[in-house]
This record gives sequence, structure tokens and C-alpha cells, in this order.
Amino acid sequence: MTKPVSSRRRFLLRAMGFGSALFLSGCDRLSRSEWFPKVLDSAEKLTLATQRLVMPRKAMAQEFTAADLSHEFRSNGTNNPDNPAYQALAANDFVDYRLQIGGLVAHPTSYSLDDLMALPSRTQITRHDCVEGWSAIGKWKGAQLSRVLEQVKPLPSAKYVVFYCADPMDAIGTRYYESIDMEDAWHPQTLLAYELNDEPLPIDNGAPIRVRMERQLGYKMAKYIMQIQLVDRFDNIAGGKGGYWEDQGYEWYAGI
Ligand SMILES: Nc1nc2c(c(=O)[nH]1)N[C@H]1C(S)=C(S)[C@@H](COP(=O)(O)O)O[C@H]1N2
Ligand SMILES: [Mo]
Repeated sequence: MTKPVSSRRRFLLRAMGFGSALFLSGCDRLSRSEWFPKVLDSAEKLTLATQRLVMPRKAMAQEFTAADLSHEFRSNGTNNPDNPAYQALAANDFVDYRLQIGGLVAHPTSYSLDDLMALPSRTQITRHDCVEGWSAIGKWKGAQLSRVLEQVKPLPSAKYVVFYCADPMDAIGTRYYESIDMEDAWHPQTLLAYELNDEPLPIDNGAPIRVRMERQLGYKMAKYIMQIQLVDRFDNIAGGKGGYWEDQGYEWYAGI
């Protein structure tokens, strides 16, 4: 059972085409349809403009209670990275996993899963909205990204945090990636999550570590994070638009 969506959010979701049967196809199908990025683009400009008017960037996303949890938190996009290095880590319960953090930071470092779990954690029950037209409420636990930033110390020139994932998206090995700005990176609800619904994060949902960032759409929440880089620009990374889906035409700031 999910709680009713606020009227503002319902308006925004409708503006983006949520609930429309046209949007119930897979992300892949959407990317192949020429009109979709254009529709999303204009709708998202409206979303961003409206969002800026009604909700300051520092605001907290709505949190729910255990009674609101979805029966099942479905998986979307990659559900098991087709990558030998990832498969080797998974076979050994991610004991050898190291999250690399570097780029424009004073102290580049890496974290094992135990290191991340030893950081102060946050637990939040939030609603995930995918542009494909589904939503789910889940309980997430993870290290706040802000705690990691306090340790690695971003240089003043750092403007974005880029997440590099394990999953290849095509035959030539393009990887899923995403980026956010420093304001979202320091936000208290931005987590490097390692638990979903009181269980270790399943491979389906991004094990061992995925981003939760509750004021943006699902595609921003990178799963299977292997590396984090702080940068001052992203136009020189992959397709130059700041994320795998952004490179296909999705909006970079997917605020809701
Ligand atoms: N690495 C990676 N991260 C990803 C994706 C993906 O395919 N690969 N899909 C995105 C999309 S479109 C959504 S809606 C959510 C789905 O998260 P879930 O599998 O936990 O439902 O992950 C996002 N993060
Ligand atoms: Mo999505």
C-alpha cells in the first residue's frame, strides 16, 4: 500500500507523462524512440522550473513509515552486471570490493564494504520514481556521502561527483555512470546504500553499493558503484552529458 502522492508531485508526474500507457515500455525502447527525449526534455524543463519555485534544493524529500513499504522493490535496468571482475567480487560476497574515490580531493582513498558500514549510517523510507511509469517505496540504509566527503576533502575546484558503475551497457563496453552537483552530494539523504528493507542490498538492486538521492528520478541513482571521481566538468566524460541516460537525451537535473 502506498500513500497518496502529494498534489504537487502528482502534477509533476503527470507533466512528465507518468501513468501514461505510452511510458510503460522499457528504458531501452524509450531510448530508441526519437520523440521520447524531446518530450522528456520539455516536460523536465517545466519540472525543474516548478521545482525551483516550490522547493529549495536543500529541502528533504518526503519520508514514509514501514506501513507504506511496497511489497516488493522491483529491479530495473541492469539486474546483474555482465562483467567478469564484478562477478568475481560477487562470488566472494564482495569481501574484496574497494570503492575508489579520487579526482579533485585532498585525500584520494578507497573503502571496503566494512569501511563504509563503519561510517555513521542513515536509514530512510522513501519513494523511488522511474521515468518508465512505476514507483516503489523502500527502506534504505547506507553511509551518508557527506561523511565520505568529510574524509576525502573535496578541493574548492570540485563541482560534480561522478559515479562509475560495473555494468556494461553495450557490446563496446560503455559503462553506466551518473553525476550530481556538490549540493546534492552534501545533502543528508544522499547515501551510499548497502541495505534495502533490512537486508544486504540485493544484486538486483545494485549490490554492493548504490546511490540513494531522493529528490531526483530513478535513473540518477547509480547501482553497482565501483569508483567515484570529483571533477570540475563532465563534458569530457563519455558522451559529455553527465550520465548514461543523459547521453541518450534525458535531462541531467531530474528533480521531482
Ligand atoms: N548501474 C546502473 N544503475 C542504474 C540503472 C542501471 O541500469 N545500471 N538503472 C537506473 C534506473 S532507470 C532505475 S529506475 C533504477 C532502478 O533501481 P532498482 O533496480 O533498484 O529498481 O536504477 C538506476 N540505476
Ligand atoms: Mo528508471
